[in-house]
Amino acid sequence: SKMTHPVVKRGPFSLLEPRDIEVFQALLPERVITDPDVLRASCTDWLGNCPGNSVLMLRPRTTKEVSEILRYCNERQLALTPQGGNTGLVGGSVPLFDEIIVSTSLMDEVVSFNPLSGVLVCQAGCVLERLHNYLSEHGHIMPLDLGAKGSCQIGGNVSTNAGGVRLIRYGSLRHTVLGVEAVLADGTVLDLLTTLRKDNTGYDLKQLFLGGEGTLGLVTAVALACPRMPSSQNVAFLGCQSFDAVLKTFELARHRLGETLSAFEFLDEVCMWLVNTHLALANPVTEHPFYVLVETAGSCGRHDDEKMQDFLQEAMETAHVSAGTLATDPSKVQALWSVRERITEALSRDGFTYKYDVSLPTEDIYNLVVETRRVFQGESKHIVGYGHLGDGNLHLNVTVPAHDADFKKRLEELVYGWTARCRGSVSAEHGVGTFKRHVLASTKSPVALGIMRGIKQLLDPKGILNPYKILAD
Ligand code: FAD
Ligand code: 2HG
Ligand code: ZN
Repeated sequence: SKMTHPVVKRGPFSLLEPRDIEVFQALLPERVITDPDVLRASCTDWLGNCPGNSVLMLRPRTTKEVSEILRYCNERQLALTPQGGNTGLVGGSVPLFDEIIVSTSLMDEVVSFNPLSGVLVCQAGCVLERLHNYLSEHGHIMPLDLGAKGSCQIGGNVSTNAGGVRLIRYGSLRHTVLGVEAVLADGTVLDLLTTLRKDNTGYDLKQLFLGGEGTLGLVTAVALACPRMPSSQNVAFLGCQSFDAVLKTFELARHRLGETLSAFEFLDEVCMWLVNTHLALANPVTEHPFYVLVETAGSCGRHDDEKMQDFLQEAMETAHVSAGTLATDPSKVQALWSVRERITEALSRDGFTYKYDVSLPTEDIYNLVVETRRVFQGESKHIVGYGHLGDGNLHLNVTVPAHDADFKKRLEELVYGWTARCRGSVSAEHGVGTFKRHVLASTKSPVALGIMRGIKQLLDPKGILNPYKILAD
C-alpha cells in the first residue's frame, strides 16, 4: 500500500469482532461485504492511494438502515468512512486504518421531482449523470456538472460541496441544495429535507453537511433546486497568446455574453500536450500558450447566437483571441468539453501527481504556475495550470516519476505559502480530506478552527465518523 500523506496514529476505536459482522448480517442480509477482492477497490482512492485496509463494507438501502448501523457503531465505538462514488481527490473517501466503509451506492432512488419549482428530492447514492438524464426528460438539468459525473454521487457532491464547471452560472451547492437529511453519529436522523427557497429561521444547519466530508453525519437524502434545461447552447474553444489575453477575454465574455455565460474554463499549453499525448484528443484549434472554453446557455437560440458572434468578433478584433472554433452540435460540443474535462485523467497517466486546488485573486492566478515552474521545472515531469477561471479557482498539478517526500514538502511550502499570502484558500472545491488537513491552519484562524472542533465534538463526541479527515489531531 502507498502512504504518501502524513501518517496518523489509529484512534481509540474498538477492533471489529465476528459478533459485529453477525449483527450487520442480520441487519443487511447479502449487503455485508467482506470479500477482500471487492474491498480493495473501495480501500483505494481515484488517485491510486491505498492508505488503509478495511475488512468490511456495508451497503444500506434506507435511512433507517443507516441509522441502525451508526447507532451500533457508536455504541461499540467502531469507526467508519462514508463512501459515495469514491472519486474524491483529497483522500477523504477511503479508510486510513480499519474503518468500516459505509457505501451509499444502493441508495439510488429519486424520491420526487416538482416541475414547477424544479425541486428534485433524491437519495444520496444517485449518480450525478443519472440525475442529469432523469431531469433532462423533464426539461431540467442539475445545477452542477463535473468530469467525474459518471461515477460521483450526489451525496458525495454535497459532502465535498463540489464546484465544477457550472458554478459560475448556477452558484455553489451551498445555495442550490435546499434540504438535507443526515444521520448523526449516534444514529439520530436529522431531517432538514425541506424544499423551501427561503427559510431564515436561525442557524442554517444543513450547511454543516455541505463540505462536511462525512465527519458530522452521513447524508442520506438531498433536495436540490434544478434549473430549466437551456434550449440553446454554444461552446467556443479559443486560443490566447498570453494569460493577460485570457483575462481580457474573460472580461469581454462577462460584458458581452451577460446572463447567457454558463462556463469559462482555461487550460495552458502543457495541459493540451498531455491530453494530445496520453488520450489522443486533438487540439481543436492551432497551438497557443493558453486555451479558453466559453459556454453559453440560454432560452433563445437566435439571441444567444448573436451574442456569441458579437463576443467572438470583438475578441478577435481586439486580438485577445487569435484562434477559435464554435460548436452547437452536441457531439462537437462534447468533443470540445472532453479536452477540458479529461485533463485530470491525462495527468494520472503522466506520472505521480501532486494536486493543488486553490482559490486566488483571478488577476494573478497564473503567476503561481509560473513561479512553481521557475523553482521546480528541473525536478518534475510537467507542471500545469488550468481550472475554473471565472471562479478564481486554479488547478495546479505537478507530475513526477515517483512520490518523493522531500520534494512534496518543498513544493507545498511554495504553493501554500503563496496561497496564504494572497488570503486564498488551500482547497477551493475538492475539500480537505486527508491530504490537506495539515495546511488548514495556514489560511484559517485558531478561532475558526476551534469552532470547527467544537461542532465536531457536539455532533460526534466519540469521533467515529470519518476520523483523521479535515481536522488535524
Ligand atoms: P466520494 O469520493 O465517495 O467521497 C468524498 C467525501 O465525501 C469523502 O470524505 C466521503 O467520506 C464523503 N461522503 C461521500 N458520500 C457521503 C455521504 N452520503 N454522507 C456523508 N459523507 C459522504 N470536484 C469538484 O469540486 N469539481 C470538479 O470539477 C471535479 N472534477 C473531477 C473530475 C475527475 C475526473 C475526478 C476523478 C474528480 C473530480 N472532482 C471534482 C472531485 C470529486 O469528483 C468530487 O469531489 C465529488 O463530489 C465526489 O463525489 P463521490 O460520490 O465520488 O464522493
Ligand atoms: C477539474 O476541474 C477537477 O477538472 C479536477 O476539479 C482538477 O485534477 C484536478 O486537479
Ligand atoms: Zn475543478
